Amino acid sequence: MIESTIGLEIIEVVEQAAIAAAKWMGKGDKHMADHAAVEAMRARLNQIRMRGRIVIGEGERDEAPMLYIGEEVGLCTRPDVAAHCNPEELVEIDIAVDPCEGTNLVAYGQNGSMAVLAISEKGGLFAAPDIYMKKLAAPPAAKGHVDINKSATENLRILSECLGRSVEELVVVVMDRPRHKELIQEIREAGARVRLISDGDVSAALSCAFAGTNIHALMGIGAAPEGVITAAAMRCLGAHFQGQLVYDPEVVKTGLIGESKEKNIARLKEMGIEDPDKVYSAEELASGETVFFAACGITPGTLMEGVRFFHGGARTQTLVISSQSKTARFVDTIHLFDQPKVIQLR
Ligand code: VTB
Repeated sequence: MIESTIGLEIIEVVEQAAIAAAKWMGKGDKHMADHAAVEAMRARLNQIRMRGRIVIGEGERDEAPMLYIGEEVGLCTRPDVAAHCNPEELVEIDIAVDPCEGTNLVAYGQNGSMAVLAISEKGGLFAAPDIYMKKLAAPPAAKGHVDINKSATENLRILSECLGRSVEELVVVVMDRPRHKELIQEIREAGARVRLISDGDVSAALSCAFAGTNIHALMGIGAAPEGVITAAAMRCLGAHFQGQLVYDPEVVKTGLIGESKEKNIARLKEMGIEDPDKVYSAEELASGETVFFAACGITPGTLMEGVRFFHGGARTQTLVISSQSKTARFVDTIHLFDQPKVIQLR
């Protein structure tokens, strides 16, 4: 069982990453925004009394100097471990991070970016390969009724029944990509309305779990690692989430996902994924007994405010979800950086 204190500490982890990234908001440099978030997240993770392992991170070790897959983080991973941790009480946990989800959104000052992570006990999170994933997210009332194997038209009909509203009253978020041309057309023809986003499908999926957001589904193909982080939240919130790996470059149309379908299938086999077409539920992607999730807005979003700086500090808003305490909290924090003569909190 993961200590609940870790559940509280991860709030600061995402807050620090969000503040660091927000300093790069609107500067047109997505790499610096990401770099700043990664550094801040890693520094704060390393202060936590735990033995943590990054299972979803910035990539393989050779391409990512920090928060790479397999990197160990936390006080109890230090060589002088005995000085910091009691070996008998060692908490071993797996961590999935996306320090700057929606780097372009930050770089261009657009809505919907956040610093996000999910944690669970060892083995509790699916170590997704760095390829794409077809996703379907929907509100709790539609959980288990909609199905990624069904057409968008059919799912919209089911959604309309589950939510007690007409198809015309539904809003579906889809990422604006050439690969979604037919999907967008189908949704429109079925009568529903489409909200096209340039990036940030984690935030869009989360919005489906909450009534009042006017977002009723997320459909389409995004990145697989973020699918696992999304699943962690959706599982705790009782909302619908399914993911299916997409390994065919022809289907994705954009992005780097290897040379060919065949090579990707071989790579998946090497990773122990025997059935590359398997449809994963939220419970399979985040299967741990205890799951924590935290997301702090970098730029404003549907659920959280973005980071707001004032003279001498900043204010952040974070969504923290715990399967242990069965809570979803919105944590509003004022951070004081230094002590100017006059401080006006806001
Ligand atoms: C991003 C990002 C999403 O998927 O676009 C990415 O904005 C992959 O898609 O939030 P492209 O390669 O086509 O840009 C996400 O990271 C998450 O799934």
